[in-house]
Amino acid sequence: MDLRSDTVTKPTAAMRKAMAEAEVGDDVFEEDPTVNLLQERVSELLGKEASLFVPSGTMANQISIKTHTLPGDEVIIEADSHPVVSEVAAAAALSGVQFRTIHGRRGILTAEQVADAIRIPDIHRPVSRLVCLENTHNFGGGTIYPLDEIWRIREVADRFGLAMHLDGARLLNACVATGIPPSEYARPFDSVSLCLSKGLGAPIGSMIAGSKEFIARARKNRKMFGGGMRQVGILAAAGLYALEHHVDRLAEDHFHARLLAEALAELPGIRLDPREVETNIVIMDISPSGMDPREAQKRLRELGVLVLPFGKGRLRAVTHLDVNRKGIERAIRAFRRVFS
Ligand code: TLP
Repeated sequence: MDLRSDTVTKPTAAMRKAMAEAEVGDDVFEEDPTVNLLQERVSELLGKEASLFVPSGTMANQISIKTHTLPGDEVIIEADSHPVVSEVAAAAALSGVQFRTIHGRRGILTAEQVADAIRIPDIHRPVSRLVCLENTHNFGGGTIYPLDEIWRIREVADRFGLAMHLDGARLLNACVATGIPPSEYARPFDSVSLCLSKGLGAPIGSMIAGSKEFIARARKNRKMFGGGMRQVGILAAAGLYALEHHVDRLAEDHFHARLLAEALAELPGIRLDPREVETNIVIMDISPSGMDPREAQKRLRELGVLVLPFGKGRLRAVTHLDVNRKGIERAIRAFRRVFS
């Protein structure tokens, strides 16, 4: 039972077949028909003029940050968001920008917090250039951004001339959970990233969507970052397959996460409010057990269940395509043995 991440999914037989049969061409020359089709589909899905296939969610965020900013600019971003915590300080190293980090409630910022973080024009201050949000928010526990709060943040951004980027690695989880169409969630943003290799089950790949002009500059930055790829229709085919067959089923992952959370909340060694589990990510506080997360990870592993230590006193379990009801029940039994 591998609950470490939804990145661990393996391509299904049908997805592999689609990959094997994909038409390909040189994508640096924009001649790969399968990549072009994927980019058209994603532009349409997100209601943007254009989109770009990139190797990873990290590269999608970093190309977007690079394309929006100049060295010395400031990016307003939640303190536990992926580019701050898990992208090896790439924005500082590759784009020369400074993060202005703000703590959100379970990863979610308010328009007032964003407004407070914007610098007044002053010779000493960095230029506030970009606001980055994350939906769903990974470290917040798979939290869903309220669309009305995003629009309030957009109003603030417009007032001060800032651009907005969405790390939508798991945007489709938010869409399936709320019924809000991806294009509606994407509308307030200048650029949106989307991962094909998380809950959607493709082996690799993320997308960036935005205006034609933005994507043309992002394409150039992708080349600069070494992400220009050749006959990658083989990989884009997996993404197309995933978008066609693996979106609606995300609801199952959410159901499984809720089942798991409800069972774990009963255990004396775990603190967890199952009502806070909105999508496929379950973050639990195991400090009442007195166990170190690494020790808990090891004991669960001995019972065949893989999870990740997720900060001080916390573990994360993520449901996905390769986890079924039986697997969840097995995981619950293992947690009971370790935490009762
Ligand atoms: N997240 C991974 C780890 O890096 C933590 C995971 O297992 O959840 N944005 C968000 C919100 C993400 O959760 C991730 C990956 C990324 C971007 C980066 O995607 P990749 O791993 O494709 O670079």
